[in-house]
Amino acid sequence: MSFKTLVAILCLVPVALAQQPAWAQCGGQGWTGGTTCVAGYSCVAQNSYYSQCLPTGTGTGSGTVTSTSGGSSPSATSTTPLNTAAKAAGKKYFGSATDNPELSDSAYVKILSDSTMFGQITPGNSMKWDATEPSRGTFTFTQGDQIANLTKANGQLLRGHNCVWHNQLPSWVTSGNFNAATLSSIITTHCGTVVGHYKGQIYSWDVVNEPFNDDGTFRQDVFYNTLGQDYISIALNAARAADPNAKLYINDYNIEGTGAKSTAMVNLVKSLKAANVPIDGIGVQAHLIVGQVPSTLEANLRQFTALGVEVAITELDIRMTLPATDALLAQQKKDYQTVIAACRAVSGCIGVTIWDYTDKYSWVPSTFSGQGAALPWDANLNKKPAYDGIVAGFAS
Ligand code: 9MR
Repeated sequence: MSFKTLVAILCLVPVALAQQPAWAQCGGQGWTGGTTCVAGYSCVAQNSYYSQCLPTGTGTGSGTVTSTSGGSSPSATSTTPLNTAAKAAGKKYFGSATDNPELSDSAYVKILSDSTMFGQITPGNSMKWDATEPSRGTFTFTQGDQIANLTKANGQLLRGHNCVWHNQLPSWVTSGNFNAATLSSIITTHCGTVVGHYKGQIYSWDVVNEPFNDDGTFRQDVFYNTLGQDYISIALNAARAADPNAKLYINDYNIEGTGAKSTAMVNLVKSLKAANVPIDGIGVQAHLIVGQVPSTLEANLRQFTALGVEVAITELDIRMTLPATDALLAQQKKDYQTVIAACRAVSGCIGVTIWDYTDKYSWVPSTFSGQGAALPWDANLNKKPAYDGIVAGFAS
């Protein structure tokens, strides 16, 4: 290739991020560029560090197609929209998370905005503390409002995410060395203002996110270290006062099956109820791994709803070690079906949200090196077998 040709290709890269040109890199560890190829080319993993756009059907390397424009991967056959399927099963919604940068992708937004497909949306980042109160007392809602307005226009429910969490906190919160009274008032102001801003627009709020360690002890973050577990009731009370009609949730991961962490959640909800602290729901995130859906999922959802709260699956995705083979995609389909069927079987499980709907925008590859393909749509917005698994789960 001549130098001029190379320069010409490099110049095209910024405008072609979503669709890599022929022969270009389209994946691999640490790769942050586009992961799909122009028509006629498929993204083929050569090794875990490098995937390349090769003519569809001629892939060499490991030979495993991770995303295609030609449609040679197994795909879904069901035409039932997912929110329609959820409602037919008596659920309030099937939903998806989204994030602001993705909203400039019109093909993506078209699917997201179909309320027969998604009856609910969760903003993945833009209602978090760092986004809404980056400095003390200064609130910004532009990004959150963009997503709230989209759901309004589409006739979709909105889940608020989140009020109090150890992560994505501005440093003025983590490094302020506040005493208990001051931090309590900071939480009350933050949750009161953010929940109040969206009053009347929200179905449910993840008021407290991820309060536990995996062994069921409380996570030692700035809130717990300063206030003990009282920070939880402070946040819940502030949220209730700000929007009496929003359902207030505590949300966590690794509470899908029974075990120490789920027991800790049960005990927390019992103690909040005993103290008349408002609590309406438990959010089960469900960031799962192909082939490893906990066998106690349904029993666990039942022990939660037996407390007199509702349950929602709030952040479902089921990741695999890449490359995505036909066998892994088939197992993933079964796993999605198992999760959805468990929610279907438990009447207090009111809805399911996937943590974005396409592999194009999943958080997984940037967090778990070498893993991904966790969602029911591939990076080219084609439905994967997992889609059929979801439909079957709601029908079972
Ligand atoms: O999807 C979110 C991702 O874009 C952020 O980089 C990440 C930062 O912590 O948070 C992700 O969402 C998390 C959610 O808020 C809470 N449960 C785990 C989710 C995945 O990390």
